Amino acid sequence: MKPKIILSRKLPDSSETRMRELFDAELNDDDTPFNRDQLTDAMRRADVLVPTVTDRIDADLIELAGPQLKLIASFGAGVDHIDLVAAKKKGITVTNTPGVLSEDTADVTMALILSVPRRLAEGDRLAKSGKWSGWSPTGMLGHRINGKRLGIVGMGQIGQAVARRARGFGMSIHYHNRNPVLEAVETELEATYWDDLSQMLRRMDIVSVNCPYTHATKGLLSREMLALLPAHAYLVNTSRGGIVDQSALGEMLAEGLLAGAGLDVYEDEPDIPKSLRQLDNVVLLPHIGSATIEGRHAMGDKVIINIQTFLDGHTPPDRVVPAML
Ligand code: 8YV
Repeated sequence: MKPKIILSRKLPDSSETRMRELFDAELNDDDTPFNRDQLTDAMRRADVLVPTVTDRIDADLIELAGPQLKLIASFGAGVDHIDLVAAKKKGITVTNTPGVLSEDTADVTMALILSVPRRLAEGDRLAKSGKWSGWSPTGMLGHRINGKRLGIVGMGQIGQAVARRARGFGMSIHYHNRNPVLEAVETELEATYWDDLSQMLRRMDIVSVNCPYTHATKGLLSREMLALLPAHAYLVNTSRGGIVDQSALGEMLAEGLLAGAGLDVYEDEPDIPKSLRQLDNVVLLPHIGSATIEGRHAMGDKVIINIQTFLDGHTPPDRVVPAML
């Protein structure tokens, strides 16, 4: 008997086909996100659940899981949608798909770092509106990227990939992290470490949020922290919406206390507050940081390797629980 694997969303065809070859895989062809009842049903029947960021797997749901559920092999790098402590308590292993989406997410981060100060989305809207009256010396002026200070909050794989790109655009790299990165990395990036986030924020031109969403980073960029940013600063977030106080951000942008923001993630996706949507100095993306065909295939491959390794009785390469708790 092949193990029962339930996929909560539609994955790339190649990943799904391979999963059907290897496992008794139940697919979600129409890709409608599971509601709570469907998720509960899946947790009661599956040997392995393959969820995504759109599934909230909290402690109550984990409590309802059947005894056969031994692995949650999440399709994605972030694991904030899963209650890891509850999973560990119940003896369920959790894996994710890190690494393969770092470069893609860094590309989108860099695109936002360029788009907001240089007003690219505004320019696109003007060009397409048919109302552009032609070049003028003072038309659509933005701010220069070269020579600016970039403060990266979270210097993991994605943060470092952003830093590498930003170096190419002539920015100086600053970062806040739980610990400094390896000296060789700091030297390569000519990066300055700030153990005190508030001190760093006061001095940055652009801040990019690239840390994982955990208890420690939830609301990290609170109203008080955001207020430390200079009024000419820009904020970019491609990590998780809940790291930034979204309403405070909207208010500060509207009041001119911040120059602009580029966001790919939101507190309560897919809801994007009108207070943000109506602002011109904001570029909003629909959580597409890792949305490349190549990346999705690599994520699918990782999920399969994690499942197969686990079923073979070995430690899956991307084990988050119990390893990291
Ligand atoms: C993924 C992400 O597309 O991997 C992550 O943590 O935020 C996204 O870029 C998504 O999580 C897929 O589940």
